Amino acid sequence: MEKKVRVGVIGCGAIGRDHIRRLVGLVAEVDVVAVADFVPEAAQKVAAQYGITCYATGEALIAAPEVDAVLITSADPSHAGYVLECLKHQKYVFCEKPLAQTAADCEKIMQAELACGKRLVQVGFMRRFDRGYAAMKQRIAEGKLGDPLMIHAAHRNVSQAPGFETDYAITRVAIHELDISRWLLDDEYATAQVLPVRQSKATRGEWLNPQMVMLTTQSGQRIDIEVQTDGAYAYDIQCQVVCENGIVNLPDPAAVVTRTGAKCSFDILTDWSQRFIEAYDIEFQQWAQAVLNNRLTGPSTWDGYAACVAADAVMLSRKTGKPEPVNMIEKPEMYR
Ligand code: ISE
Repeated sequence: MEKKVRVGVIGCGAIGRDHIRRLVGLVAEVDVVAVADFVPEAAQKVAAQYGITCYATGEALIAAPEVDAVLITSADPSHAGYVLECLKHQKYVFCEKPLAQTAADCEKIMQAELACGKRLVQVGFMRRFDRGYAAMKQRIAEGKLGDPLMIHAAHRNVSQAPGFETDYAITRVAIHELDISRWLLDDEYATAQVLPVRQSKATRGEWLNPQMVMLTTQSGQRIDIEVQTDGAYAYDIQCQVVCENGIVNLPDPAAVVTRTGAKCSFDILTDWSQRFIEAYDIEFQQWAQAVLNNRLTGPSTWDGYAACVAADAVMLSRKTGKPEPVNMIEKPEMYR
C-alpha cells in the first residue's frame, strides 16, 4: 500500500458527502479517489466537485485497483452486500452503522472476515470517539466509583425524514446506545425488552414514539434507554452510569454559557452530525492511521453483530410483550 490510503466512497447522500469533506479536509493519511452511488447523478456531482473517478456501481469501485479501502455510506439495506464484496477483494472497509439488517448477515460477514485471517472491517459507531464518552469509560476504569450497576440513557431527536418507521428507532437511532452501553460496561447483553409508554402527539401515530428500551447484561446490570425520535426540544443525548460509589454523567459538548436576567443557559444542538462532529473527525483520523499500520482497533464486526443481535431482540420483544434473550454465538478469537 502507498503512504496514503486511497479511499473509494459508496454513497453520496448527506452523510457520505460530509465524510468526504472530512476525509479531504482533515485526514492527511487519506486520498479520496473514487465515488459511486445508486443514483448516478449524485456520484457524478461529487466526482466533478473533487475531480475524482465516478464508478457506475459499488462493485466496480470495490474492484478498482486504485482503491485500497472502501467507505460505505449507502442506504442501510445495501451495507452487508458491499462489506462482503470488499472482503472478497480482501480490502479494508469502513461501514456506517448498522453493519447489516440482520444478525444472520453480520455472521456471514464475520465468517468472511475470519477467512481473510485479519480484521478488515470497522463499523461507524462514532460515539466511542466522543471525548465525553471516552472520559466516562476512563473514569469507570479508574475504579474509585466501584462496579457499574446501571445506565440511564436518553436519545432525543427533533424530527425524522418522511418514511420513518417504528423499527428504525431501534436499528438507526437506539443502535448507538446498544453499542455504547456494552462498551461502557464492558459486558454483553442477556435480555432486551421494549416497554409500552404513552405516545407523543408529535408523531401523529405514524410510528411508535417514544419507546422505552430495557436491557440486562450478563453480570446483571440494567440499562434503560428513552428513545424519542420526533418532537423533542433538541438533539439531546444523555447518559448516566450509576456505580457502587457514585455516578458518572455524559457532559454536554463544549458550549458557551450565558448568564443574564437571573438565568444561566447554553444552547443545545439540533443536528446529530454537529453534535458528534469531533467524534467523527477523530474516528476517521484513527481509522486511516490504523489502516496504514495494517492493524484495525476501532469498532469491529463483532461489535456490529452484538448491536444487531440486541436490536433484533428488542424488536421481537415489541411483538411478544416480554423480555427476549440476546443470544450470541461464541466470540471468535480474532475479536477478543
Ligand atoms: C440518525 O438517523 C443517525 O444516523 C444518527 O447517528 C443518530 O444519532 C440520530 O439520532 C438519527 O436520527
